[in-house]
Amino acid sequence: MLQSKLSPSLMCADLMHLGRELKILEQNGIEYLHLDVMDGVFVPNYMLGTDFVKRVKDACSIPLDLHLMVTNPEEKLSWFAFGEGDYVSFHYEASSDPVRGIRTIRERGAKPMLVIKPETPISVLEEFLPLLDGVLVMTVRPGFAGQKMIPETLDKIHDLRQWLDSLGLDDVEIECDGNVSFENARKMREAGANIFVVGSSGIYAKGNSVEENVKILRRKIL
Ligand code: S6P
Ligand code: MG
Repeated sequence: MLQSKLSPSLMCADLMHLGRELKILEQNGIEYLHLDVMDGVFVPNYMLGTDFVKRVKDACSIPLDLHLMVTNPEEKLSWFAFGEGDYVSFHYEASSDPVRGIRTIRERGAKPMLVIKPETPISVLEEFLPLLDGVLVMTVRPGFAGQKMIPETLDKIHDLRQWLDSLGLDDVEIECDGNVSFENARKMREAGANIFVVGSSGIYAKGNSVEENVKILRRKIL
């Protein structure tokens, strides 16, 4: 099994005190910073722009996990600050040329990932799997934090892990995004995911500190 990693969703962090929040994540050995970019067209919301991504990249040593929810992402990659060691993902449904997007990300030293919405079957990924470092399976509809996991997405994670392994692509990672609560994190791990986007229902769950929530999450995704 691939090592499990946490990727906190910064749109759920305390944005009024972001510098302090980033320090806490560094001190807690967090593996990735999940940055949601929304263009108001592919999803009905706006979120985290190009300058914000650059400021975070410059200020923090944790690699980025850039999640682009924008139309024609392959044409917009040059707008964003990312590089070696960062994950960059874009939606299969939003792209007219996924291979071009994947190549552009790799040419910049970063690790390409394709994202699929809950209703998109994993079969659409077939021709792209050998080109990818990871697949991001949305476990809620993209656009908003605070939703409930769509239970059928657990089967998708399971089937995708089996498919990747059967192809000899056992180093391709599976990330899950949406309602990664303490309880769901364990189920997602059992299904075969190994990168967990944690937001309002996980690392920023009310009642505990970030440190406490990280400890609980790590136990759930061993
Ligand atoms: C949703 C976005 C996600 C959310 C994350 C929030 O479109 O891609 O990354 O920020 O899911 O976490 P939670 O625990 O509120 O679902
Ligand atoms: Mg996301």
